Amino acid sequence: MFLLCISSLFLIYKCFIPCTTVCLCPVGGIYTVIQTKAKITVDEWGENYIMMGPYYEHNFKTQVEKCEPPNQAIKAAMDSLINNGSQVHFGRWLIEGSPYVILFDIGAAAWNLDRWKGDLWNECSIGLPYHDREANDSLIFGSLVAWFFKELTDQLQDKPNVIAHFHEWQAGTGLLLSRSRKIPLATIFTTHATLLGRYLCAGNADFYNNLDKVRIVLTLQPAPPDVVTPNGLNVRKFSAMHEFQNLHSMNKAKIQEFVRGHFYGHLDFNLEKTLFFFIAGRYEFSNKGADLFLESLSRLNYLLRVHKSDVTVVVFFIMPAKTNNFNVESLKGQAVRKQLWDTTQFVKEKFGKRLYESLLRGEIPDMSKILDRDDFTIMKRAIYATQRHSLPPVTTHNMLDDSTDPILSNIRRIGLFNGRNDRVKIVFHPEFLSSTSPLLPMDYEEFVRGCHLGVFPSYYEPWGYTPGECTVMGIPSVTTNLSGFGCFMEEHVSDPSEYGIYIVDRRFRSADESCNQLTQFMFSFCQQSRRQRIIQRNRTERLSDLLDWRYLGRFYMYARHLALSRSFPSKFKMDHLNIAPVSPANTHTLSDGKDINIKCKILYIYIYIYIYIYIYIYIYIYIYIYVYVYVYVYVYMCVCVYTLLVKILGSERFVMV
Ligand code: G6P
Ligand code: 1S3
Repeated sequence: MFLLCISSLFLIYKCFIPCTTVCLCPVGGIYTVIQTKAKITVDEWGENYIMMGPYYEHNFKTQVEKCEPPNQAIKAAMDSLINNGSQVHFGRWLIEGSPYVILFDIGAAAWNLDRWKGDLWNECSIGLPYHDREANDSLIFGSLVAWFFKELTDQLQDKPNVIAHFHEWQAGTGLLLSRSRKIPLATIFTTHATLLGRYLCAGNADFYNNLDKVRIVLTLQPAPPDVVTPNGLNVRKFSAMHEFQNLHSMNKAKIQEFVRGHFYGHLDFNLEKTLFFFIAGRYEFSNKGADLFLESLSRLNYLLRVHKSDVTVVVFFIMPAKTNNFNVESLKGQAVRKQLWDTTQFVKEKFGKRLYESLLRGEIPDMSKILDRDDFTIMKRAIYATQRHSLPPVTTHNMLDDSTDPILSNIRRIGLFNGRNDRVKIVFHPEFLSSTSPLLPMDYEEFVRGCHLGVFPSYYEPWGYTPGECTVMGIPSVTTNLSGFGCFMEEHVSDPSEYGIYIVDRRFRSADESCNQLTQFMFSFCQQSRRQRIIQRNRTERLSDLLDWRYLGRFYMYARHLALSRSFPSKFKMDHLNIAPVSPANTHTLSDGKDINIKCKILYIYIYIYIYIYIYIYIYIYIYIYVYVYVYVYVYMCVCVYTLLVKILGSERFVMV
């Protein structure tokens, strides 16, 4: 049945990268692309869209609903692999859109490794290092995928055609092998970042200003990309505009609770005038701009102090590093806070009960006597427990590489140790967030919503999801003109800072100038009133349509049609497909957020005109038929009467009359 769909439909296969950490990482960019795009792709392709990836038993049990393949050709291809000693699983991935997934067990096929290494060398002249686990796994995965495609296309015999979309280098061997074996597929390869870029940028080189001097020696001829596909998100709109503001408020309260515990004994700052900034992502210190951020924070601290600002900024670094669990001081902080809370509840209960009894007796109690000595003792003990002889810790965990860790080393250098006089406080949480954490029990989305500003001053960032995620949640953020997201916003929004997107110029300014610019952005942000922040959040949230897959998905559509037209030119022609990626600049004009999607409006106007014309023609035809019938009946009746009269009176007499 599946193969009998309309002829323009074809299967689309896509691989997600064989790396559990990325698949499970709550702020992993590549995972976000794959996961959020599923919904619109399923909407477009239905059951013909299938994702492929490595099998991990735990993930399969918790995230996938096992089922039979809906199509005989897929089943036959899977069976062929299974009958030859591999393990392949099929199911529905339980995410929005519920796409089908085919998962290959890498461990169960590892016995083929040496043979497949030989194949890769013979077919593509690529050798793999002996002990490189990641490369070995990607070869096994790629070989299984190519094998599967061979079996599948043999079954399908070109009907329907198959598009295989590979993501990131870990899936790349499947593409190389499919191509070298001339498997009839239309193929697409998306790279989300390059290892070379990461390493070169992480070094000391002034990468972008020396880009033209970098000589890349490749065995393959480098080619420019055919399509640049901006990353989108599944934008969830609340029916009430203020809902996301309420969420900010609720989640901010949770962060405030954490801060109360973490800074116990040093809470001499007003939490109502405390702003929460954060940076989150893969721990690539300079690529993600943590170096620039720290330096700017030290300058911000200075500015807030000299201006005697009453604003305090608590900055969170959420970047996973090697640790062995939470540190005692952080856990103690939360325990002390909890104890204070319990004491408060206890005294409040007692106070309330005595007040109530007193009022029942018709007396106003003597407030100085309503609490007895024991109550005061309990309260004093609780207050003494909040005394500490050390500063609130900078990090929440025991770091394994404490002395060499780049964030900690830089904090030592700039001296931001959470001192009483510091207006900028630091909390380094070297682990991804989780709602089950005993310290900060929030998931990433809740945390972002509760913060005031996300700061992502990246140096190497092909796209950068983190500021985009802030945007769709209505939280302002800082990005740079070296990130794909920053460039996209610069290109499509006339004044991004008006909408809470601050773009640091790291391309044309020196490091010191960029640092000052970032400091200035943050300082101005601190000078805003609450009302201004609320208005800015509303404006930020309005940008979210621009980042919706419903709009950005067209770039992927274009890539697929391009691949088809190149692989099967006799069947698919590019010029017949009017889906060339239109620059969002043509379709989105942001004038104070009033006009987000002009193209959509034009479509509506066309629909209206069409309906009007249709109704008009309909009425016209109706009147025409009505008049026609009326005239016809009238003439017919006249003729009948005339004939009758002629018969009765005779023609001459009638003429005389
Ligand atoms: C949201 C809530 C308001 C709250 C405000 C705090 O807008 O709806 O009730 O006062 O957040 O904003 P702030 O920027 O101070 O966290
Ligand atoms: C990459 O993940 P990263 O954080 O290592 O892919 C992301 C998704 O395309 C992209 O947003 C990011 O810039 C890349 O760096």
